[in-house]
Amino acid sequence: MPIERTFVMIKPDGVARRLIGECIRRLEQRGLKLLAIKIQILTREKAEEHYQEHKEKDFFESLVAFICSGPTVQMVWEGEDAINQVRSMIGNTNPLKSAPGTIRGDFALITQMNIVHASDKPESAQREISLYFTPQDILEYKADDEKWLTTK
Ligand code: 3AN
Repeated sequence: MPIERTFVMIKPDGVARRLIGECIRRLEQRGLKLLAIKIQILTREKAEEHYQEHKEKDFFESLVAFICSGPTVQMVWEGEDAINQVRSMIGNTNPLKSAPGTIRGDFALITQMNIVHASDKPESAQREISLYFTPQDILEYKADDEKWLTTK
């Protein structure tokens, strides 16, 4: 499987409910490597750009208002098949359909307030990473345990 980078954002509900550490713990424990991290309150412009694919949806306004309502955490994670693996670890968009053991399945009940966002495909990962981070923000380093976590 390819070594990939994916973008993960802890949403205002995740930050307010003090789940930053829990989300990071799960990704770290799985063997993914954290390359970049930020905490910020998103501007409306940034939120609209992030969710541009949902512009025509009836929930767009409410989604943008929610995502700008408090601090959010942006991260870049790297690892084997990272995009799909992180998606499966966060669970279904609707937390009522998320399996127990996933972040949404363990901590959420409402589709809009579903704790965390993660890129769904390589093009989204690339777009979302560059929306929040410059190449200088992303740290490239070798971790001591990598020989157990990658075939490369
Ligand atoms: P995901 O976050 O699982 O990739 P998307 O990209 O379909 O899901 O939706 C982006 C965000 O929009 C979701 N995380 C959720 O907060 C919100 N959202 C999606 N569908 C709905 C909906 N039917 N009603 C309200 N909010 C929604």
